[in-house]
Amino acid sequence: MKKGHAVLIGLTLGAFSLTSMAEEGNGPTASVEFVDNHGEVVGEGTIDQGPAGVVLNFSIDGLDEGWKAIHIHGVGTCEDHEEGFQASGGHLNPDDSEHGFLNPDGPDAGDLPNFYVHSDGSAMVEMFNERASLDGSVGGNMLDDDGSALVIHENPDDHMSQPIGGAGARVACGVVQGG
Ligand SMILES: [Cu+2]
Ligand SMILES: [Zn+2]
Repeated sequence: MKKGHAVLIGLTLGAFSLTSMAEEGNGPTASVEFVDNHGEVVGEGTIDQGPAGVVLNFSIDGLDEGWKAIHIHGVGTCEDHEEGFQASGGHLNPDDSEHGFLNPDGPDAGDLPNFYVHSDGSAMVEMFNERASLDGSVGGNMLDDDGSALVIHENPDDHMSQPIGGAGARVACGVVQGG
């Protein structure tokens, strides 16, 4: 009996760490698995939709240290890892806005803050985006016909330059998978 109890606790803790800090809401959810330019898995994440946008939670393990840009790109494919994930297209941008939080004509729907990868290659990140959703009810629809992908760049976003804030090469990519 005692042993069974311990196993149950272990399973509960395991499930918690696999999901995220976010409480389960009523809106749609999605998940992401990031791969690098070699096709190796370097992270995972969840996306939870609320009434005003989406909460993104992700963890990274295996990227180079430093500030990184991350964006929602408009096509849900990450298969071309050796070619630098160009197939994921530009930013999710149904309004044809300019790129950048600091741009007077921005931001586009796919813009997100930068995050920092530690010297051990890891990062734990939570972000909120009020210009995107998983069902089209708020801003850009991440799960439209061609889907979307979260793309991490080698450098940080300057939140101004076109088209992607001077963030450089695409070093990791995760297809947004509904359900
Ligand atoms: Cu990008
Ligand atoms: Zn952008």
